Amino acid sequence: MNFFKRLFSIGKKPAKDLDKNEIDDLNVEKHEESIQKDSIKEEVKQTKSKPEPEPEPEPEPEPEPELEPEPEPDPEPEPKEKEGFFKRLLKKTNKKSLDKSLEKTSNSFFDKIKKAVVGKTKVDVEVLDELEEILITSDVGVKTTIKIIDAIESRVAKEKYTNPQELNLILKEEIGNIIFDEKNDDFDIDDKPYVILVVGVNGVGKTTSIGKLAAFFKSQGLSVMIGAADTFRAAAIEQLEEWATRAGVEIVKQQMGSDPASVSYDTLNSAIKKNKDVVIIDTAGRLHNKINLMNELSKISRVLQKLNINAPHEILLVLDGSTGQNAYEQAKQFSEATKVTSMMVTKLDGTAKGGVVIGISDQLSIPIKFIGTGESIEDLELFDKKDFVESFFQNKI
Ligand SMILES: Nc1nc2c(ncn2[C@@H]2O[C@H](COP(=O)(O)OP(=O)(O)OP(=O)(O)O)[C@@H](O)[C@H]2O)c(=O)[nH]1
Ligand SMILES: [Mg+2]
Repeated sequence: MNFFKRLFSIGKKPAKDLDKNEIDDLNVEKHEESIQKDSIKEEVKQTKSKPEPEPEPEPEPEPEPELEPEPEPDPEPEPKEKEGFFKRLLKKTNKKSLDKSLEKTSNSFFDKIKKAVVGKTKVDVEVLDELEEILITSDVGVKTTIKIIDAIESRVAKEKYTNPQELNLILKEEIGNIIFDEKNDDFDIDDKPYVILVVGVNGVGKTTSIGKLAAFFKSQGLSVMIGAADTFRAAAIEQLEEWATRAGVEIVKQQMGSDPASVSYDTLNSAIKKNKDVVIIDTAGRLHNKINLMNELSKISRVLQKLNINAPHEILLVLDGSTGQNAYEQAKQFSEATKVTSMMVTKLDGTAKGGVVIGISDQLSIPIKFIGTGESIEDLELFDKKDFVESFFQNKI
């Protein structure tokens, strides 16, 4: 339904019966909607005509900061039987929980689409126009939306006559095609401990996710050690300690204000001595700018590499899905500042902005490995594209 039809369906009261205030309200609403629609159109136009931006020049490498003398690492322990560590992470998606998490996203998306196709017998330009707007306002992002619409447009043109119900199927397929999928659920490494550095802005759910991950890895038969390298505030260390207790894993910490790189070094050192399988390091979310962020994260990585040249094996970026386009911006900024290798999208429960997963995954070409579906220790799912799309399409046109 276009904006005018929507406007006139409000209240279902004939215009002549409206009093002056109601007419004023409607005029303001009409004006706001037309501004929003104009700005979406403008964004689409600009994106379609914008040339690819020049890549930013590589930042000058920072001079090596002075590091406190570090103890010589202990000799590497004899590796255990290697095949024991080619571990496949197994977790069947909890469909009920995923459906519930994506319920709001799915309802809101399909409510809009149903309105757009009502009374239509075929998918025409008007329906595609509405669909474009719906995808953008569902946080899929402009570039990814254009890709999806282009793909649908060419299929509709080929198949000549497509009814709105078939659109459901086409849309599901195209969304499935666009989600970046790189199967890497395996811990295909033989130089344990496998080190995961967890990064992300404050409040996105890093510490909570570390607790969930620690419990999950433990349930997979792996031994875990976590490092409290968010030394910015005392509460952060205590919070991580609580999660370590809940998950039943060991934690390495220092006092508040200490050097995050030093805590990271201690954690890996201790994990090597204790022959742990996985190390997960928490970091502070309060990094004021890209340079600070880059310096801090590269210092942590350099220090870890003194103990294991491949560490960190993974830089896991945590994003809060309920922030929609902000999450997308953060993903862009972090991946420019550091070599993010995987992502976790949290708080998909209780938000209608789950469409952001599609755009982030397409635009960054970095695998989303995990999603957060609640505040409890078990509210973690391994991201599976097929299951995600199924839950997204729990509603139909
Ligand atoms: N609903 C929901 N809440 C979550 C999820 N993950 C984390 N949270 C909540 O998000 C809030 C922030 O989580 P933290 O783990 O403290 O986030 P953080 O990134 O470590 O924050 P800082 O340490 O301040 O940078 C807490 O209230 C968590 O319970 C999730 O998947 N779903
Ligand atoms: Mg934290």
